[in-house]
This record gives sequence, C-alpha cells and structure tokens, in this order.
Amino acid sequence: MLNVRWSLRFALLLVFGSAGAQADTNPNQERADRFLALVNSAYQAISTVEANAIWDASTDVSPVHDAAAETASRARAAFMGNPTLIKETKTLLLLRKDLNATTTRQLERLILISAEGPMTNPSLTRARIAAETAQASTLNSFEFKLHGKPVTVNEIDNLLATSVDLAERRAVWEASKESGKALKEGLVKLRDLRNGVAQEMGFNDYFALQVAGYGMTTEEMVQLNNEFMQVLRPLYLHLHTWAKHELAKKFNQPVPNRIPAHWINNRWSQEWDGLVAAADLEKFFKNAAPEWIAKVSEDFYVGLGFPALPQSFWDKSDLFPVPAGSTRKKNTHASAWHLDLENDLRSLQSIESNSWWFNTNHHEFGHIYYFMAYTRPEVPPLLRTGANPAFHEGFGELTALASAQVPYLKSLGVLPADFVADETAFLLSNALGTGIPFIFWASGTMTHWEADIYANQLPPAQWNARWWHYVREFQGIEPPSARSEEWCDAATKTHINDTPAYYYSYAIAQVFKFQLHDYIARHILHQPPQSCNYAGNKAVGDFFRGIMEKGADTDWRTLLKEVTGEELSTRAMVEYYAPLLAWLEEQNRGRKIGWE
Ligand code: X8Z
Ligand code: ZN
Repeated sequence: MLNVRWSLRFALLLVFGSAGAQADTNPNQERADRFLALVNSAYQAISTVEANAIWDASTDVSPVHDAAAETASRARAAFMGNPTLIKETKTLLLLRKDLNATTTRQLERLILISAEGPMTNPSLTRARIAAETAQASTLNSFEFKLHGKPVTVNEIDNLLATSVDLAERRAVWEASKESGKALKEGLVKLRDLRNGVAQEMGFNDYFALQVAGYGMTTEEMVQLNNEFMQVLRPLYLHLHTWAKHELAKKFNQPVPNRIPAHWINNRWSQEWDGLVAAADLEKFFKNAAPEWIAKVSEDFYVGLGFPALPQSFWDKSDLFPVPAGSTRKKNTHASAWHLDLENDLRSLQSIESNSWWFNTNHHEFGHIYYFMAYTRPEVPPLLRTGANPAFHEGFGELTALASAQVPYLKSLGVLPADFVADETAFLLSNALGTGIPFIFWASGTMTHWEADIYANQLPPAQWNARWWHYVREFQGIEPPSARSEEWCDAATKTHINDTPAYYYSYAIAQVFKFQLHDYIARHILHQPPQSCNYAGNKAVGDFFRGIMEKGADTDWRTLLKEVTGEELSTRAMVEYYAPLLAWLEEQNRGRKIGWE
C-alpha cells in the first residue's frame, strides 16, 4: 500500500510539475500525455501490489493470503476502474485524430483494463473480485483423491502416462474430474459477474471483451478457429484413426468409433503423448534433474544473445513440487509472472524429471524473455504485454518446439551423439503431442464452449452435456461412461476458472508458432523446419527480439506481415506436417477414417 500511495504522489508531481514544459505540442496530445503519465505510474504501482498478493495466494493458499489478494484487487479496481479515469479515456479516444499511435494504443488498452473492474458499478466489481478470489482459492487448494487417498496432479499425470490397466486409468481419469463439482457453483456466479463488468463498459459479454484485444468480434474469433479446424481436419481424422488402432492394440480392446477419454495420457485429450515408441524420450529424461530442466531454458535464450535472468528470478520463483509431507497448497499449473512490470520476473511450476516438464519450462521461459524484452523505457507500462495474447503464448510454444528438436537435444547431451532419429516417428509424435489434436481441443471444445456460456448464455443445467457434445464432435473422444450435470468437466481445466475466454489464444499461438518457425528455419538457419537447431544462433535471437521488444506498441497484424511476409495462416503448419499425411494414408489403408 505504501508503494501505491508514494507512487501516486510521484505521478501527480510529474503531471503538474511538467505543465507548460511542452507548450509546442498539440493540446490534445499534451492532455493525453499528462493523463497517461499519471495512469502508467499508478498502474505499475498498483499492479505490483496486486501481483505480489496474488502470487502469495497462488503459492501458499490460506484465508489470510486470499483476503490480501482480494483487498489488493479492490485497490486496483478503485483506480483502474475509476469513473473519472474511464470518462477521460473515452473522451481522449474521441480525439484520436490528434493523438499519436502509441497514445491511442495505451488508451485502447486502458478501456480493456478498466472493463475488468469498472467502478461505475462498485457493488458489481466488488462481487466479481470476491468471486474470483474464492474460485482461485478453491482451484489452487483442491485435493484430488484416488481410492480414498490424496493424489497430486503430477501423480495423476504420471499414472495416465504409464498405466496400461484400463480399470486403473479410468479410476485416475474419474478422480481428475472431481474438482469440477467443487468449482461449478463459483463458475456459474462468475459467468454472470464477468458478463456484468463487460456489459457495464458497453461490450456484449465477457467473451466479446476478451476478443476485443485482438480487434475482433466473437463471431470473427469463432470463425477463425473454425477455419483452422477445417484446414487441418483431413490430417486430424487420419491421426485419430491411426491412434485409435494403436490404442486398441495397446489395451487389447476392439477398435472404438470415438476414443475413450481415459485411453489418452492427457486428462482432456488435448495432447496425445506416448503413442510413438521410436520417438519416446522418457528414458533420456529420467536422470534430468528438475533444477537442470529449469536452468537449461535460460541457456537457450542466453545462447540466442539474451541476458541471463536476474538472480531474483531464481530466488523468488516457485519451480518445484511442494515437498512430500508439506501442508502448503499451491497452484499446480505452470505460469510466468511479471510482477512489477520491471525486473521482478517469476515462474510458478512443479517441475519433475520428464520431457513434458522440459517442454513446459521452455514454454514458460518464452514468456519470461518476452517480459524482459519489452521492459524498456520506450514501452510504457500499459503496453508491456504481447502484441496480442497469442504472440506471448506463441513464443512460449515456439521455444518448446525448438527445445524438442533432435539436434538441440543432442547438443544438450539429452540424446546420445550417435542417436539416429526416425524422422517420421518424430514428426508423428510431434503432431500427436502438441500439434494437431490440440487445435481440435483449443479451437473446438474450449472456444465453442466458452463462447456458449458467455456470449450465448448457455443455462448451467446444460453445461456438461454441451461440453461432451463438443468433445465428441470436435475431438472424436467420448467419456468412459455418461457424464450427467452433477459434473462440470469443463471446470477441471484451469483456464476455464482463472483465464476465462482466452484459450483460442493457444490455438492462434500454434498457428503463429509454425509461421515464425518456418521463417527462422528457411531464412535464418537454412535448415529443414522438421529438424533444425536454434541453439547459439544470434540472428535467431535478433529475430525474436525484433518482435518481442515492441510489446503491445504495435498492430499485431502489421507486425506479423512485416516479420514473416504473410498474414496469419495455417500454411506453415500444414507444410510442416505434410510428409505425414501420405504415410498415414498408407497406414490407414482399408480402415474407416474418422468417427462419423
Ligand atoms: O497453460 C499453458 C501454459 C501456461 S501459459 C503451460 N498451456 C496450455 C495448457 O496447458 O492447456 C500451454 C499450451 C496449452
Ligand atoms: Zn503460456
């Protein structure tokens, strides 16, 4: 709190102290400059206080930390949603013809930030903050149980990755769905409160508010995601067919029409790992210490010419699972944090010795280095974020893709120098792992379900039926048994609770990632996209930096065109996996393709 008060006073001095100093600029630009100097300074100070409180609440769930987080969020809303601030922002936006582009971008972003907690309706905003805090607390402290005994999320994932006993897999999968029951009531409340704050600021609903960050409407965003699926569907149907035959063999079962959810290693069937023996890297990661996994992604970026992470990153991050026997509860989903919008960068993870955490850590460090790149005096705090959210996720995913390349794994010593990779197996494993099924989950199930609950007001009594309708329709997956409305299986996914109406960003990030990767492989590395090594290449680092250091002080479409020469497009993704399609057609000859 002291920080906030001090900073506000400092900002006011700046604003009034500099009056008249720039008499030669146009008066509207000058008015906007003064306003934004105040807002940026306060935004940074208040966000820092809030982020610290939420960090404590996420890494050590307790009523005291929850209360502090709620108070900090209220303080933030008191300023960022202040009616006078909103009015001035709207007034200045009407004068945009007199304002420079950086100013307009800050004002537009301010509208989106204010809309998260508009104090034109204080009781609504307070109710939302209370409900968000309570939901995060339930989510972060939920204790899963298997056969009546507590089981961690890593244990659930490890069992799904290794068990070949279908009865056991089903018990584990069902255990992983228990949290949805506990989270449904809070999510129902939050749906209305989130829509309420967005509507208070003139948006149709909360989904519309989120996609406004892309300059898009809900219909345009859903349409874009449908287009991704339309292009990738032939490949998906072949992968699905190949996978279900492999799984039926593995579990000694008849080939199903749709794949039972508990047959797949991921709780939501979003990634289909572990299906390709010749590309299975687990044995090479068994001895990779979690500390080494955390460190190696920093080396990746340093090799590209980026600075080392500040020591505070290592001191303050929470990278490893809670030790056995500790009663501390923390969020178990990986995340990256930019707490003060300066140098206080942290990551929250539960890293273990396996390839999944290796990839995930590289993803998180993509975010961390993005934070570092745009933390410069030229980028005002309001614009210290990605060109759009998918750019942020895209660098995370691009780093994860680069980290999965065979030459890189050899250079790290994870794979032996004489390892001979079966290229088709690696491409197939990659397509199944993070590539293609993910799009049908992200663009299909997640995006359509969230659009339904926010934009289309889907009644809560239909939530689970609609969820499984989409899982069946888009993903070709079915539950092991009927899932009634007693359950809320969507709410078992972290983002549904704490990063709402955002998940299409991961689908766009996948598509964007392949565009960047294709450009880097062909034009900078001059290596095949399916097998190349970024490590140690400063030109690749310069390419990354050229995008990252702009933050949100750019138009994402223009930037994408500038750096890759093309619009957002699935071209590079389709080309990357093209060698697979012919191989799959051969493997699937005589089989019924898909599930319709
Ligand atoms: O949530 C994440 C990251 C944190 S931004 C680990 N991802 C999505 C997920 O886990 O569902 C990365 C890819 C998809
Ligand atoms: Zn991410």
